[in-house]
Amino acid sequence: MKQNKSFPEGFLWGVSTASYQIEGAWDSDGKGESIWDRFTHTPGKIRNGDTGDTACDHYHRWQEDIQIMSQIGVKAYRLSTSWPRILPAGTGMVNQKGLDFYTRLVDELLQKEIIPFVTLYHWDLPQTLQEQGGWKVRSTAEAFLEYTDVITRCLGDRVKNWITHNEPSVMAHNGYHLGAHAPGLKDLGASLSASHHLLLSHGWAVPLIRKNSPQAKIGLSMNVNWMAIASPSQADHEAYRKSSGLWLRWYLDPLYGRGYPVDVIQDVIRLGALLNSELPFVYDDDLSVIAVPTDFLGVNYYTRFISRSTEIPEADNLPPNVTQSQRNQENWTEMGWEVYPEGLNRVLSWLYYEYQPPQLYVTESGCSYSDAPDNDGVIRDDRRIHYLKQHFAASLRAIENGVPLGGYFVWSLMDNFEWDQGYAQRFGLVWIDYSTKQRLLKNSAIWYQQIIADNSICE
Ligand code: IFM
Repeated sequence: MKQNKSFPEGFLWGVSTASYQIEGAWDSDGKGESIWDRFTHTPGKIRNGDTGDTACDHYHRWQEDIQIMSQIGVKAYRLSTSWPRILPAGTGMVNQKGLDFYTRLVDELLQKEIIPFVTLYHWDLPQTLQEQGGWKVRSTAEAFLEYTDVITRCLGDRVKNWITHNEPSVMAHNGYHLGAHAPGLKDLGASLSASHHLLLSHGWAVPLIRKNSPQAKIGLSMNVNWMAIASPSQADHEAYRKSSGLWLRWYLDPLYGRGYPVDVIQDVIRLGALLNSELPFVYDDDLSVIAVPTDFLGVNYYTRFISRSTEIPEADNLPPNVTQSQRNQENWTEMGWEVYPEGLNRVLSWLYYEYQPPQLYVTESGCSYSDAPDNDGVIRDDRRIHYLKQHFAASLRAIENGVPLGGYFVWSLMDNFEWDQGYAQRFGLVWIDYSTKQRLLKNSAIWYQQIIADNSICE
């Protein structure tokens, strides 16, 4: 028999987006060039040659987008600010028009009683800083502090939830190691120093945000998918140790005061990316800076990966030792990611019991399906409803396990620019007609509206 299962009172039902993926207006009103502008303008980097030049044109249609959020009834909205819109050259001159844009946005959200969660860095680094070495160099972490100061002094009285970085592991690996994302490097050593400077900038930023935004809650969002082990063999266990070490423990251990994992350092020495266990980019005190206490951990969850001993990557976007489950079209999203809801419960429970963050949020979770308007204009994206329902239920199981989960932000409010996949993937609750920029609520958005109103799911 079906049962109604309630979420805790005050559970924050939200939606999530990121600046480069929705804003467009890539060179308007004084905005500087970002690494993603440069990357997408380089032929051959993005599927179908797509760029974020106009994206969803959110820069001009933000009022309509907030109206849509209000109609769905979301309690919170996770957005990111574009660093080159605010500091076009990364440091120095502040672009008032950029600050004004985010000020108007935040004021309108508050007016509509939608709580803004602002991510400071969701991958759109100013290109000028890339030319000085990007995240490979320490000065970029210093520049991040200047940017953080500008934006939190401007919005800190109204924004009370800040996320320093989105998925530093994906930024460092896809951008510096696998080359699939901007700036497109293929250098494991570079990705390690990039990861350190991302974490260091987080550690420096937290006390500054606390100063500029009293009573703010601060966290960082990590991409944590469930990592299973292909078989009981020692080789597959070893593959798990290596892949989860490099993608998860390398970030979470220093963030929670354990320093960089020694076994991963040995792995990267063996791969030739470090000479010895002296990490040249780590200075005295850096590790205590990185371990600064935060208020929550953001979790971006999509799928399950399988650790299997394969030294040669199975696909361009997969590192060695990581594979995916057997292809079963019915259970896969169009990203080629398995739908594996129980992994979300496991990930949340593992993170909480292993690292003890005071609170967790699912800061992203969602699925890509391209269901389009039928002849009657209705978008019947039943598979998205199914995905979300199962993942909401998994979140509830985690809460029942004692995990202090404060909210769930669906990725994404609307279809948008999916990085190397361009516009070929559609994650939105809201359909975008990219030729007219018209917005249309999918059935999943209408379904989500009811979930939010009831604060419960029926299973
Ligand atoms: O679109 C991305 C987002 O920018 C970061 N997390 C994963 C999403 C889906 O791939």
